[in-house]
Amino acid sequence: MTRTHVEAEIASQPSTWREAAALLPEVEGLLPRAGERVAVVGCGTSWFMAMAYAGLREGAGQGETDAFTASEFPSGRRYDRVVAITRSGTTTEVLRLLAAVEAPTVAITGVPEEQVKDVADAIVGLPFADEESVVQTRFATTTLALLRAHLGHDIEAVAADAEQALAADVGAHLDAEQISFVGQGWTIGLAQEAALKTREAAQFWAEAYPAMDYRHGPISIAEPGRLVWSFGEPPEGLREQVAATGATFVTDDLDPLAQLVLAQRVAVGLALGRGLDPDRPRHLTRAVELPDR
Ligand code: F1P
Repeated sequence: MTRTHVEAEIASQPSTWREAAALLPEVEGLLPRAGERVAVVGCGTSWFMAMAYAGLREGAGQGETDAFTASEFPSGRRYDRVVAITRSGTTTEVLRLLAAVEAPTVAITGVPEEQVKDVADAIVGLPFADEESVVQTRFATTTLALLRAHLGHDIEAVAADAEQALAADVGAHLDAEQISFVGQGWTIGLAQEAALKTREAAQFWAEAYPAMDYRHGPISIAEPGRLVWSFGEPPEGLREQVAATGATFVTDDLDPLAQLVLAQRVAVGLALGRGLDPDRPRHLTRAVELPDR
């Protein structure tokens, strides 16, 4: 029995990922082609999915791919295509960028009839992944599932791992006092997203770093009762170095996107444990819509 929208949305991810993969033949002509120089933009969670996709696409040899939060797009650079990720389709910085940029644009959104359709050249709608909760979970991961399917990943295997993540017991992590999430390559975006989720849903102290950079300072806060959580394979020696501090090192063999499902569950568990409503974090709205300037 789920008590909140976000719990139901987290649980639905294997199914929305499969639905996104099934949609691919219909929309792949709108997505970046091999060899194109691409910028991927978004805000908040959508930015972190942009980071993950950029790492995967460039790593797969599909072309240079940069990720920016929409407000920091370097307007002097030339791209063959700009991909915007926006659940709401109303985030001001994303709309402003799409209206201003010269390159062809495509927006992936949960609400295809929203304002974004007036400023993007093409729209990929994922209305089945839109959410009631202010906190984003499944729209973000479903977007990444679609983009991974486009890169040739086997989403069925990833969804099967997510089912394991949904069945796993995360209770041991709910006593943690602090979590530092780390990743390498594309999983740095996932680590950032996991930390954002726990901060916004649970007002919990969480940080995120490239795993190799964790030793360059952040390891100072490791101590018993705190977790260091690695997305994907950790760098050699990190597990042992963390263990020497007394902190708990967390990782497993699941696909990193399924590991994010575990982190989402921990974020919601921490929030509920603190008596907070993870659907409606304080000071947050579904989208940031700024006044005209
Ligand atoms: C971007 C976003 C969300 C976040 C928040 C404010 O929204 O940063 O990720 O949950 O409530 O806006 P969007 O452009 O993806 O709709």
